[in-house]
Amino acid sequence: MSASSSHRPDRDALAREDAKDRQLAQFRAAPEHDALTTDQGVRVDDTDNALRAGERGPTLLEDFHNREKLTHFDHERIPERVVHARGSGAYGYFEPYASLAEYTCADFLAEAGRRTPVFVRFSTVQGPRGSADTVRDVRGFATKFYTRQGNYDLVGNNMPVFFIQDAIKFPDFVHAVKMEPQHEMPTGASAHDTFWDFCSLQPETTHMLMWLMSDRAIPRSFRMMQGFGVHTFRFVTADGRGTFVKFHWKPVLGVHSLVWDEAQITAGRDPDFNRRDLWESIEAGEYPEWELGVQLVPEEDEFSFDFDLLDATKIIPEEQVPVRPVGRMVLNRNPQNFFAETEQVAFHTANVVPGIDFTNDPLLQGRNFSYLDTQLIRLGGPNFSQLPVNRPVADVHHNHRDGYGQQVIHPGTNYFPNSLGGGCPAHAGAGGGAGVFRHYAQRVEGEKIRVRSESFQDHYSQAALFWNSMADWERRHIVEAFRFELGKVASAAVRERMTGNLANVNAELAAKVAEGLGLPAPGTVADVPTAASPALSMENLAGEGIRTRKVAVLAADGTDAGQIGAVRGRLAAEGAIVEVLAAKEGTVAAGGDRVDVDRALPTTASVLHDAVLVPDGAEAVSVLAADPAAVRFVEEAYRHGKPVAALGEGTRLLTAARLPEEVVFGSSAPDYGVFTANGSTSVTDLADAFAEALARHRFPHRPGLLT
Ligand code: HDD
Repeated sequence: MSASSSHRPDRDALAREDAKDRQLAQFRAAPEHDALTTDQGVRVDDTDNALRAGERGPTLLEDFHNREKLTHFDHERIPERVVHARGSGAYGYFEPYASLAEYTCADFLAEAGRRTPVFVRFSTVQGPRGSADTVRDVRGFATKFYTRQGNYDLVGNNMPVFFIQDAIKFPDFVHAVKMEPQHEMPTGASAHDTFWDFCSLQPETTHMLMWLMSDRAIPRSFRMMQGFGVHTFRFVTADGRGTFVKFHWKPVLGVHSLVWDEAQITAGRDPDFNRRDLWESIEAGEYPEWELGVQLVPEEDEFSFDFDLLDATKIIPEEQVPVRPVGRMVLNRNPQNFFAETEQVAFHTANVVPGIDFTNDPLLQGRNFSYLDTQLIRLGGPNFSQLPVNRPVADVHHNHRDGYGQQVIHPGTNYFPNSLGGGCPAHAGAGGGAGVFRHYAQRVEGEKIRVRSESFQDHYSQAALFWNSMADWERRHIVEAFRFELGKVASAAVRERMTGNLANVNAELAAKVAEGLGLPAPGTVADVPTAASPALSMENLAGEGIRTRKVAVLAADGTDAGQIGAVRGRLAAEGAIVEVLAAKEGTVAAGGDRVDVDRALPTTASVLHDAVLVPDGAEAVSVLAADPAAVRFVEEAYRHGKPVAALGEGTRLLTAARLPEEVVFGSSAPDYGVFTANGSTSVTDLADAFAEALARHRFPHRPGLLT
């Protein structure tokens, strides 16, 4: 987002308003003018040459600076997260629209407009820390709210369901999806035997597989994906009344995805594609924003659904329980040190505050054990809550002591009850109890048994609901994704079993996947559900506007500068980013003028842009049409369904790029998102139509698409 660095926000001003940032400031160390020292603060005047015996002699052990420097370096790495290792985060705030006191005593939801600082980390699940961003995978969407009553973590994903119902299956699932143990392949992909073997034998994965095979698994941007708390949680009021709640994050920019061919190319062209997008948008002052919504279900309605609210492989269809918008979250500050903040942030589903409680969802119950446990190994001991990014802004008083990395000097007593320390810290309830966490008083009885409830046994109805709700192009992409993934599976038995399972979702889906794999269509299954939920289709979630969409303008000497100016003016006014690309950096000649080149073609690619425009200019277009990089740029943009426009002679580049003639010259070109203008069409009209197309994002009905 090079164009917008001029309106970079005043970070210090933002920080002053934010309790968490004020706290973080105490831990920042920026030695701008100070001399180099050892860890002990002793000044060093040479960090380039080790202490040695004679000019060409051996290095001496007594060189404490050399030893300290190498030792510290040797210990720089910590274990990566066992899942969600690859991620990126940012700070911001959450503010409610209105008080939710009717349902919850959570302080951060009590007052309209009162801001609570947050840190959000987005992630992929399967790949290691250095893997590419645009792989087919679930995206983590974890939010830490630094509330006045302590930290609340909403550790969700960009899909509203999960692969398994009981946390005891998590190690099996993760072993199956991760790189295979013998050769550690594939990186950042589920397209391999062990994953599909597991899924084909564990039909509760089916609903989540539908989401994973959909375009939701390849988001255009973290800023353009939904987030979900997944589980049914519980809101609790001050007087102990409970309400079931599901959390939804909805992006203001709409929900948008890549296409699979594009995602694969992007993984090479810019493996940091999503991470860079998040960072750059915040630096440019284009703050990512989501609306928080809740689905509320009164306790007495717990059994009024044809699925179990405690089953994390199920959604509550929005048509049944509408999502009620309750607040908004804005991310407005990048971290200043990736390791200190984004790597060391420690989320935990059991980090709840008064007013928010768990349900008996067996997946959630297991998570409540696993997250604390994982931080102990990952962050090296029990004091990770003292790391700056993890510290609550609420006061902390307890009798926990010692351990690796203890940062706090605790004078006085370390037990309860005590009289020698004045009885402190005392039970919070003694003073009236405001803001005390009290577990929801749920009545529980039962025998100790290892069973899966009968109410968890329907694994296909909602997978079918998802399929039934998709637009035709979304279905096409799902079929292609299954064909790709299962096509990479070597075991014929696994492929067959999996396509067989799909017959329980939809006969056409199963038949088409089977056909792509060269298998006979599986037998049909009776009574496959036909219900649909329009809220699930991305077609209905596009949002409005073109903010931060990246438009490439291809130029060479002789390009029409006036057209570039007009189009740039029109699109930039709505927040789009227009970049002029040419074979080399510098400028291109345009009449008597020169136009600045933003990027040289070899350093970028169509997959890093949302649309492409070719201005008029016979000489320029001849140069571009002879440049394979420019030709590929246009062809790829077209085949990935992106808006393409050409003015005057620019149309020649579209033909050089093998765009179907019936599209370029046909009357329905605009329906396919292709715009050409000659003398009779004004640049302004074309720019208007192009902007509208950009807001639609993709044209999935175009002939000749690569998906
Ligand atoms: Fe998990 C990380 C989301 C099930 C165990 N999980 C992790 C992160 C996210 C999720 C977003 C990354 C947090 C960060 O950015 O640091 N996980 C989910 C969702 C689930 C889910 C939405 C289902 C609804 N997870 C789940 C289960 C278990 C775990 C059932 C274990 C029983 N998850 C972990 C973990 C991780 C983790 C091993 C790895 C790193 C970490 O926790 O901090 O404990």
